[in-house]
Formats: sequence, structure tokens, C-alpha cells
Amino acid sequence: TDTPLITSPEHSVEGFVREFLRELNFTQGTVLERASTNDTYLALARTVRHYLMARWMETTTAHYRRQPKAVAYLSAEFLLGRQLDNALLAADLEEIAAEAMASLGLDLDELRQAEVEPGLGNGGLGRLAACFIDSLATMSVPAIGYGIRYEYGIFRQTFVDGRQVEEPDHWLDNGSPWEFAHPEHEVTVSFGGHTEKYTEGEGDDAVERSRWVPGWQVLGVPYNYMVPGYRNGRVNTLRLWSARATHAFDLKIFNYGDYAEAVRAQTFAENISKVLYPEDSTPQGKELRLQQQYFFVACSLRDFIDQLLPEGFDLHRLHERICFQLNDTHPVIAVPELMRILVDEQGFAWEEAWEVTRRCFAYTCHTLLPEALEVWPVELLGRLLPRHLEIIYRINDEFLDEVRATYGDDELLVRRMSIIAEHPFRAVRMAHLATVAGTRVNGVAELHSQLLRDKVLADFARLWPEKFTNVTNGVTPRRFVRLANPGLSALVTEAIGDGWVTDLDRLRELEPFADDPEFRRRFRDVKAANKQRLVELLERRDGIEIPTDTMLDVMVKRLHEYKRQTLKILHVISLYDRIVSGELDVAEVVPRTVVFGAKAAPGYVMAKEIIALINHVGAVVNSHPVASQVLRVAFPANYDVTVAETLIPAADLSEQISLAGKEASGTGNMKFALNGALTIGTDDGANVEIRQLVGDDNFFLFGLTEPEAAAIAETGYRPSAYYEENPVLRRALDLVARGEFSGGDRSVFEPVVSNLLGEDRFMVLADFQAYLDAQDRVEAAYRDPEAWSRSAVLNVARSGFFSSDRSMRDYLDRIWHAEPLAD
Ligand code: DL6
Repeated sequence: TDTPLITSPEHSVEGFVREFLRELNFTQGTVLERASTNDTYLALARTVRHYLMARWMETTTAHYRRQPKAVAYLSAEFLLGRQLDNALLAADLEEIAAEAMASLGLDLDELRQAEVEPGLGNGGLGRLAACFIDSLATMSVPAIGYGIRYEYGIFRQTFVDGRQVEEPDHWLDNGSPWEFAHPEHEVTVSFGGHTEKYTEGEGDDAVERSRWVPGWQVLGVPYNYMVPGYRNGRVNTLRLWSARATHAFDLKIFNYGDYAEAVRAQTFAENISKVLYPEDSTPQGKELRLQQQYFFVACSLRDFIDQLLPEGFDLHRLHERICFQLNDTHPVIAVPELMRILVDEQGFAWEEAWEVTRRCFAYTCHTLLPEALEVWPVELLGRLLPRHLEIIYRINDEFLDEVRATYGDDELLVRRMSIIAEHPFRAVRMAHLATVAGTRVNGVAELHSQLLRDKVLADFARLWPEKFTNVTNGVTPRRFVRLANPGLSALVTEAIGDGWVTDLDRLRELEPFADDPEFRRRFRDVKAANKQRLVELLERRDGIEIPTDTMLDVMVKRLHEYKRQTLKILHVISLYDRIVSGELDVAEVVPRTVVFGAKAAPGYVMAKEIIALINHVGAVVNSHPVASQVLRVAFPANYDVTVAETLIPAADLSEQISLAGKEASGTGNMKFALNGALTIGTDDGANVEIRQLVGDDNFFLFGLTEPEAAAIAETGYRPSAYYEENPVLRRALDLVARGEFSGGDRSVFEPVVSNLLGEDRFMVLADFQAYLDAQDRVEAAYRDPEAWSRSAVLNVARSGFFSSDRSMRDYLDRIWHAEPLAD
């Protein structure tokens, strides 16, 4: 039967005001005169939500009724950013809301600042997931995001004496108006216990089966979030799971003698979704993390089967309805979980179940660092998920039979490819499991996918060449251009119309404007206004003062040695040194402000040392009477999506300087190019494609290529040789070593210096001179504002490829074989 669908509130200022006041009164229980900013923000958010509600119900109902092939994006992280602006944009309510608020004496901009962004991700991988679900909704693709509703997201970073201190992120404290809890759809998730064998059937029909007798259970409660498409009448769903104790716990509470024990049980269960792991590219061998991974995929598979498929659906046809996309290895335990459901619960024969399972999953790898490839000790996995370990063993046995059948006995090859590693301890290699089970395996930029095929997963690519593909990452133009850069958006729309918002290739039409002096002048005005906006933000948020009229040189990303923030700070030190020693006259230097933004994993000691070094160098540079006239360093703490949205549109220069062959893709690099910053970068990750598209004249390339770096590593890299041969480098490092930035205390940054001179795993010293030379080219180019802005406009015009809409089209064609749902 047709459910009568709700209608949206009236699309007018009056309609908006009415809805808003109703929310303020009925839901917040207050009146305008006495409402706090948070009350007002919550009422506003709920008002906007109401405008999207009918579309959400319609989309959900259409997916259920029509049962199209859908995509389930399984990701341990969704770094969403603030929701209000995006919802206003999607519902075409920006002007109406601003006017409505103004008519009540309220300031929409001020209310925007009241929103605490959900920091449910570490960096690129989580933000990519958020861009992808935005694009899927905008392209009307039936899709659902599944993840974890962490009670505490990524830590809040502060600096004490320049050193990183982590504080908990209480993002839910003021209420969360964008989520809808559905406890009635809770799912029970089991852990621990043991397995037992039993015989099913009799005589010739008898089959040996295994079943899981779990040791303990938790509940998963789903929270739904709207994922609005851009003005297309569609709203998809993001479903995040929160852990609760089972109801057995409630009984214990009655028995008050057991109260303390019962509370312990509850805390134990709820710990599973308590906090996001602040690790980015090294797996923490933590039991809790494996619990999180299994928890959310077990909930998600159960939910998809029970809630989104019609009753009685034949699971032999599951692959016709869904592709589960594994966002890195974090959700890979879903593979044995689906096998367990099909074999143990649904009674499928093993072969039948494997046939279905291997058609339902696809795997995206996001790394090249060997230490970032997740492995789980067999001891731990067997203790937590004994049945899954059995299943993994059987998948592996059959897989290795296939390897032997193809290549004959080659024990070394078999050991290399096995899902089970034997050294240094027995462990399950999750990337191997994902590769064996996935219909497709993709890297996230051309170079990355090639290195996966040639190096990281070379044996698998030889066995199954057709499995391997590339989908270069992308970013959503809605959030990162249309919302973040209103000045540029207006200028572009005036020139070529607004079709670019959903068809970013149309930015190409801007190319002729690069040669139009009036357009370039207006482009520079937009940049200047964006810098002004940033100056005000840093002043307000961090009490940091920076000048408005210098070259803005920005390096924002997680702090990791392979990304080489040290190379950037050595450049700053070298500039400082040459100015202070009188070698450079301030009149000759292009004034620049270097902005860093970076969080370090709390347990990553060297990364935290590098943060301290940057802050200490900044303090010395900024207070030097001469150097500070032309060089400033700013390092606002707690870089997040909200800061990115103001920082990126203001940037002139984008620093993408990882050692070639280490950054899988990068997505910040795309955001900068789209906002008209020029890149100084190595031939790494998606930089390669950015340079190919924007052209060599509009990109500052430097440094070793991946094959060159690999060759040096092969023959033995000696960083001290570069120090000995390069006096400029030597002076810069000596300044650090002798305590110039640590009040004369040589010991403070000794670990950084000795790491660079002794090991320098990411070849900072080898690329130092090339980087300085490239920075000289940057300076020369920046002296000519007309030529610089021409290049900047060309960067915008030629970066349309980096829309996440394009990434989604590639996934649909190459991996998912699904389609947008027609009206
Ligand atoms: O694909 C998204 C993003 C890439 O742009 C970065 O280059 C890459 O470093 C990042 N990968 C991770 C890996 N984490 N693990 N495992 O965050 O993915």
C-alpha cells in the first residue's frame, strides 16, 4: 500500500520563519527572546531538515519499492564537516534562510559558527568517503554509507609550549540535530566463545558443519543521517552504528547486588563505539579496533539483508542488488561474515556461498606504506571471532590450491601470497583477504594503482590482471568550491553559468578567461577577499595575526614523515638563515606567510617532534625584527574540515611534497588546484595527474621520481652525503642542531636532526636542493601577478576532472555496474 508522504514546508521566507519559530517553541521549548545561540542553531538545523524530509522519505521508499542495484559504502570513517551549510545549499535555501534569520534579528553567519563538526575521520580517507556519498546522492545513485557513530571523534589538538596535546572531542554535547536514532532496528552482534562441529543429515546426505557458540554480545543501534543530493530531489542515507549493552544487562541492574558488575558490562559494551582511533596509516594492534571493525560490518550486513531487501529475497541473487565497497581494509572482516551468514545461517553450500560473496565485494586500497597494511594476529582474531578465523582458513586453503594449480609448487610464492602470514607472528593479512574476495581491487590515483599492480600486490595482479583497476580520487565541488569559495563561485557562474556545480568538466569553458585581464583582476580580488576572511578567522579562532598581502604558502595534511613537513620547515629555516645573515636583502624577498595545519597520531613520537620544531621555528621567525618583515609562520591548532574551507580558497601556493611513491593520491592537492592555488609538488599520487592536466607551466615540479627514489634505496641511501656536500642544507640543519630554535638547548631537536642525518627514510635531504630551486621558480613567478593569476585561472579551468562525481562515474562503470535511479 502507498504510504501517504509528507509535504515540505513552504519555500519562502515566511514559511521558513514559521517553521523555525515552531521548532524553537515546540522542540527547544523556548522563545526567541530567551533562546541561546545553541537553541537557535538547533531550531534552525531542524527547520532545514524539514525541507529535506519529504525528499528523504521519497528516496528511501523508491529504493525499497524498486529494488535497484545499490552501493553500500563500508567505511570506518566519514569525515563529514559541518552539515548546515551543505543542507541549505542542497535545498536551495541559502537566501531564504539568511533573510528569514535577518527578519528575526538573527545573523545566519553567526549561527553557522555554532555547529560543531562531526570529526568522525582522521584525514583523507574519511573525507573521501564523505565526498563520495555527496556525489552519489547528487547523481541519484541508490547508495547507503555504513560506518560508526563514534561518541568522540578525532581528538582536539592544542599546543602547549609548541607541543601537541590531545583533548577529547565532545562533538555530541550540544545535541546533534542531524541524526535520527532507530533503536527499533537494533542488531545483536556476537563475539568470542568457540565453534563446534556437528553433522547435518544422515547416511549419504550427511554433511559436516561448524557452528559458532559466541561468548558475549552487544547491540548496535543505527543512527541515520541525511545525505542530500544537490537540488535533485534525492536524499540518501548514511547509517552509523552505536554500541549498547544487551538487554540482559537491564535485568542485572534490577538485581542491585550485581550493580557494579552490570555497569562494568555496560561500559565494556559501549566502549566499542566510544572513540575514533586516531591512527592514520599504521595499524594499531588493538583488540578494540578489531571489535569496532567487526561490530560495524556485522550490523551493516544484517541491516542490509533484513531492512533493505524485501522479505523472502533469494540471497543467491544478492550480488544483483548490492556491491559492498570496502574502504581500505578496515571493513574486510565483512567477507567472512557474509560467508558465515550464508553458510551457517542460510544453509548454503560453501561453494554457493563463495560464488555469491566474491561477487558482492570490491576493495579500495589507500596506501603504499607496508606498515599501513593491516594484519590481525591469528591469536586475537581466533579469540574474538573463532568462526571467522575458520572461514578465513578455508578461503585461504582453496585460494592457495588455485595458486599451486596455476604456478606449480613454488613455496616462496605461496608464502608471499597467503592470506596468513607466518612471520614475525601468525597473522591474517587483510589486504590479501580483500584482494582474494573482491571482484575488483582499485588504487586511488594512476601512479598508485600502477604501484599496487607492480609492487604491493604484484603476485595477485599477475594471477588476476582483470581484477585490478584505477579510480582516481575526487572531491565534491559543492562543499569545496561552491560553499567554501563563494567569491570564486560567483565569478565562475557569471562567466560560464552554474552548470559546473554538477558537471565540473565545464570549468574548461573558463580557459579563454585566463587571457582576459579584467577577469584576472577580478580573480585576484576574490583571492584577496579570501585572504582577508582567513586573516579574520585566524585572529578570532587562534589569536594568530598574519598579514593580508603576502604570498600564502600552505601545507595542510596529517603529520607524517612521508609527507615531509620537515622539507617545508627546512625551507623556512633556510630562508630565515639567509635573511638574518644578510645574504638575502628583505627587499629582494617575496613576502610570504607559511601556514601549517596538521595533527599527529598521539603515539607517533617523531611526528610530534616535528610539530614542536615547526612551532619553535615559527616563534623565532615571527619575532625576528628583520625576518618577520618578509616571512611569517602560522600553525593554527586543530586543523579540521571547517578550517580547510576558509584556508584553501585563500592559498596561493599548495605544498604537495611527499616522497614520490609514498602518497597514494592526496585530495587536498585537488582542492587547492580547484580554488586557484598553484602546486609545488613531487611526481607523486594524484599530483601526477594534476600536472598533466594543468600543464607544466602552471605547476612547480621538483624532486626524485619514484623509480629514482627506489633505485637510491636499493643501492643504499646515505643522507649525510647530502649534508656534507650542500652548504645551504648544512647551515639549516646546523641551526636546528645548535639550538637556535630551542633557546640554545641542543638536546631538544636532536632526535629530528639525527633521524634526518642517520636514516631519513623519506629522502628529505636528497630532495632539499631541488625543492629550494623550485621555490626560487615560485618566487620569480609570483613577482608577475598577471602571469601568476593566468596560471591560477588555468588551474581552476583544468581541474574539473577532480570532481568526486567523476570518481563515482568511474566506480559505477568499472566496479559497481550500477546506475542512477531515474525519476
Ligand atoms: O584515498 C584517500 C586518501 C589518499 O588521498 C591519501 O593519499 C592516503 O594517504 C589516504 N590513506 C590512508 C590510509 N590509511 N590507512 N590504512 O589514510 O587515503
